Amino acid sequence: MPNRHYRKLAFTLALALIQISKQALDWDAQEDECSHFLVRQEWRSLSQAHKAEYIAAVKCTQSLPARSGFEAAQTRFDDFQAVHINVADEIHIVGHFLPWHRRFIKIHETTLREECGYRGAIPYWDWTLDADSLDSISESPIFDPVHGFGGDGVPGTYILPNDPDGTSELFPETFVGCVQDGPFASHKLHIGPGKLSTDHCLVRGLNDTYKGFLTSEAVAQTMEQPTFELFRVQLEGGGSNPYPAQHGSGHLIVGGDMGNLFSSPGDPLFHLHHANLDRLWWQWQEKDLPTRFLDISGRLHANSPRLTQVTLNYRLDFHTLAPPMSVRDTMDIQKPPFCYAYV
Ligand SMILES: *[C@@H]1O[C@H](CO)[C@@H](O)[C@H](O)[C@H]1NC(C)=O
Ligand SMILES: [Cu+2]
Repeated sequence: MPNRHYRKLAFTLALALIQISKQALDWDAQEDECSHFLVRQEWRSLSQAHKAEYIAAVKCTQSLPARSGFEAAQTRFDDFQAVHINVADEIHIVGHFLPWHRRFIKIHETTLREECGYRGAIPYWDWTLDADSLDSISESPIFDPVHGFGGDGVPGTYILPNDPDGTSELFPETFVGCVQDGPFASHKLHIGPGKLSTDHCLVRGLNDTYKGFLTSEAVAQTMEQPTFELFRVQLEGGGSNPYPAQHGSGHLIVGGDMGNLFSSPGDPLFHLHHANLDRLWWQWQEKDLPTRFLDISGRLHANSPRLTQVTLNYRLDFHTLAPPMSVRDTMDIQKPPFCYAYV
């Protein structure tokens, strides 16, 4: 009898120990696991109230003081533009283009939530829904003056300044005019166009020419690419791809600051476009996991004479916006600090 008692006690003790060690394990694992996930949705699937909340949060960043330390940046919103301009030459047409922008828009999402009380995830803009349609891009709900980001620039309302050193890649035909409807009609940008720092309106020049590169057929071709390098080039353009590709086309179909390599985060649509590119990258990664958690390649510098390849250890620079992060730590959106999903 005492023997049986003893065994029962030992069993109970063992169970308790298992519980405790499991808890200890969970505790250790906490930093590596997401406690909850944000669900990123397509803009037009948000409720009107949710859309309004997102736009209010973006406007909130435009009213908070800058923290990046860049002289031209006056607001929190400007900070993102300033940092992007500062590193633009190092983060485009390179292997780490997607990792850098994944982290950049995540910092934006966190800023909206922590500094502006936004409760949701950042939305994305699936432009295939517009490009597959026969309607002009200006008919897209994303450009709605009431439930969207306002529409096209009005011709004759904006004069493009001179670019004294000619390095800002300002294409005059894309800077059509000021956006004069919607929530950003009276917003003043302090940075841009290009690398310049000027006070100006939100400039656009919607251009249907780029619809052809943004169709679901074009995206399907991108998704079929067998290697990361082919996928990235097909999505971003550059390299052997002579077409503007989906990245460039999403920028240029909007035009104005959005169409500029440097000052593009001056248009709030920047984050929705890049969230969509990030979604496509994630969908491509998901086709072969866990292999594609480690799949990175491509040149390290756009103009590097030797085609040095980027590795998982490469450290991405976010200046004063956030600490540097290795490419490796950007590969899985189901891990902190990312913790989001796409629907
Ligand atoms: C649209 O883009 C094309 C290609 O860059 C350009 O040739 C054309 O001038 C643009 N059209 C308008 C109306 O801006
Ligand atoms: Cu960019």
